[in-house]
Amino acid sequence: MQGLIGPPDYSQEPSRHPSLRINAKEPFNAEPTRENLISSYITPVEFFFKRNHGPIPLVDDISSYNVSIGGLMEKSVQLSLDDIKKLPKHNVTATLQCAGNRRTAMSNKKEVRGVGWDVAALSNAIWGGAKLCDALKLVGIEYNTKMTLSGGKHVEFISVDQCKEEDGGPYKASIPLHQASNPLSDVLLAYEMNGEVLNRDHGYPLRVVVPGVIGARSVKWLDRINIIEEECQGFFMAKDYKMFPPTVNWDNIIWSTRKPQMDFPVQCAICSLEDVNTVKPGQVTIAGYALSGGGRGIERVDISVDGGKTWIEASTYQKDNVQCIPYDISSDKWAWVFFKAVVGITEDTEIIAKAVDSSANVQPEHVETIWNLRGILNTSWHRVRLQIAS
Ligand SMILES: Nc1nc2c(c(=O)[nH]1)N[C@H]1C(S)=C(S)[C@@H](COP(=O)(O)O)O[C@H]1N2
Ligand SMILES: [Mo]
Repeated sequence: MQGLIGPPDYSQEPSRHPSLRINAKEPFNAEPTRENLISSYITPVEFFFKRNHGPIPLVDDISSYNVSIGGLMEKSVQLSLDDIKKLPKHNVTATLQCAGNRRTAMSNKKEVRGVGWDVAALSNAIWGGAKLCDALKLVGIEYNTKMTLSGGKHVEFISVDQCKEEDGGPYKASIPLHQASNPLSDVLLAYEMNGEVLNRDHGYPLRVVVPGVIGARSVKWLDRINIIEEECQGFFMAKDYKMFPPTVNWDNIIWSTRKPQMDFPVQCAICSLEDVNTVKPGQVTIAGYALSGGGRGIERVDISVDGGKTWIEASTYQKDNVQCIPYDISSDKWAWVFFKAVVGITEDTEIIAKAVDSSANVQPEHVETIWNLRGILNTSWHRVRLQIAS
């Protein structure tokens, strides 16, 4: 295992857009403002949230860069970036969401550990690259394989960055082999983002994108792919990004009792308003995003302007502001939808948004019921306050 050679070196960080809200400087963790987040269905790269656990690696010699695929199977390969670009290219529109999205609101109820995030620890991009299932074919793994002859059941992704949680070793994560080898799960080895070369913040020269799954499994700056028997035992799989009940605290936690979180649950947030707003009486626009994990679409978004007593349905949109038809095959199944409702407000009130996904899953009403010590997956009803200007 790599040891921490010295203090982490943050002298080579890329430049970033000045409007980002910085939640932690080193490692760099930042999200766009609410307003910027919903200004475009495809998030411009400079506004895309940035979530890191160490300094941004510098991969400058692309001619010597390669990714190895090895482990529990009959043969192994080294793939240059050109080899990966020779595989069929796919563009997949997918929203990445950090499991810590909306953590600050959970911490406000009862303290949790982790970087504080408002409602914008997610963003939507068109990822261009090769499908992981096609790369796995190069080592003899056919589509929809559950287990290799030598017992491999998981696909591990290892990066080149140095994380303090790994004692200076690289970030890593894994997904099940049946998902990795299934063409329909759209797992990508991405070298492009929104039609441009992937930038350093988002994983240059190559990253994994696992649609519908918490961002933590979409490993950036990919170095090695390993076919392994059990789930990756790295810190971010074994001792982080797991969902615990509210009864578990830092004194009684037993990490091995829970599985690593994979799909994210149904989520939405209002982005046209801050937590507390002063407005004039009249029309108010309630707009935001909604999404669900595992390829489940959004069935509807409900809005209440009276603290949850009555509800109206918002309109939902994807690209080009075209109204969504749920389950339309031309919709972006891995991407968020935007929602919008215009309501008349005459007095101080609480506005709430909650989404329902295509499996009829609904967001939970209260954050207390899903509170967990690491503050992940706060998907409780999103509430904002309106005060009438006097
Ligand atoms: N190598 C590496 N990959 C990583 C991380 C990291 O720190 N190092 N962070 C993960 C987490 S927790 C998230 S939410 C996403 C964020 O991706 P982004 O910075 O492109 O938005 O990257 C994931 N992949
Ligand atoms: Mo994350």
